Amino acid sequence: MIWTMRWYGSEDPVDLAALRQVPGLDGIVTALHDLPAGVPWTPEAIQARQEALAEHGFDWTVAESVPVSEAIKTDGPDRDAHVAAWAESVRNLGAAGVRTVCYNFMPVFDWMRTDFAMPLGDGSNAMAYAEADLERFDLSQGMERLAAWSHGYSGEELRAAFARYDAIDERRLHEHLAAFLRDVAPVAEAAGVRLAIHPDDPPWSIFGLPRIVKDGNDLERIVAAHPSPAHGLTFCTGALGANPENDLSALAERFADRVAFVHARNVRRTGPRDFHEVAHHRSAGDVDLHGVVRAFAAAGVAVPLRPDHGRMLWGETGIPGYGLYDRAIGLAYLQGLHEALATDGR
Ligand code: DNO
Repeated sequence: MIWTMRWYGSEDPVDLAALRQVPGLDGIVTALHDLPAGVPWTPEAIQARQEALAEHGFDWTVAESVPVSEAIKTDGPDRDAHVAAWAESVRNLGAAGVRTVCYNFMPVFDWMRTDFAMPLGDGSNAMAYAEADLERFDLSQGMERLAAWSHGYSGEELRAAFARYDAIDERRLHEHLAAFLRDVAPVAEAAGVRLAIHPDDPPWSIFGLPRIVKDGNDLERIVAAHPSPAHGLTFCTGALGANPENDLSALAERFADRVAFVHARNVRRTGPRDFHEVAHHRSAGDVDLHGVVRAFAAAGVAVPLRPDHGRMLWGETGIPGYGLYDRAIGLAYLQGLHEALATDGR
């Protein structure tokens, strides 16, 4: 495995000097968060970010995320220009040596939570999702920028964003993804970049919007949508693991050769569509990270892995899910599991 941690750039309260103290770290996952979807990442901007990382001896291992615009997802008027910009970003990242690009195809919103600091009873807190709370959201009031999203929405913006999906069901959204892959997978392949689509989080429809990256059947359909080896998956154990029907170690085994990036996170499921995030350790939640690491170790998967959302511990504040302590503890746990399980040591 290639052990990584995410860094949100200069706005991130966890700085690179702190990440430097984390043992066994091979590189950093980051993005040019100021650039909106549809705008290409230039070689200069990429190089500036690489220089900031290099000051602390880090490589930029994964670009997460190069955002896919709503025009691409809905096949809107700017679609072709935005695909061209996305492809240019991939080409520029590849030329700079950033070989993995994470993205998602979730309509309107990226990941969704209903509570960003749920007390866990021991002084720590974590993010939570409760379907009943989601149903109480009044979308006409808009949505404040949720932690780690690029922006919030006014009520009017949300109404317009949802209207674009009136005629888009899962089948059509998948066709838009397949068309996108037809355009960008060859570019990625030529650039020496692996694309890694992130599952929907949570892995079910929210607010009636279509979602197409939820389970094994969806992953199968997506993998089949393009033959390029540059077309890969982000295996996010927390996103997929919120659905009890997703057997994660079986999915890890089944898709091992298509996995280009791993997000390792644990959740405690409290209802059919309710969960909260917990420590990575197996005692804390319902995700079998041990089984997932075992499946990847057995298959010789050696891709970037980062510990995903942790709890906020020991009074730390900052970006929910992205405190330093629990992610560092989680990483050490995963490294230990992997060292014990990987016979070839990779
Ligand atoms: C949440 C993250 C997601 C992820 C994107 C990938 O913390 O895992 O925001 O970066 O969905 O495109």
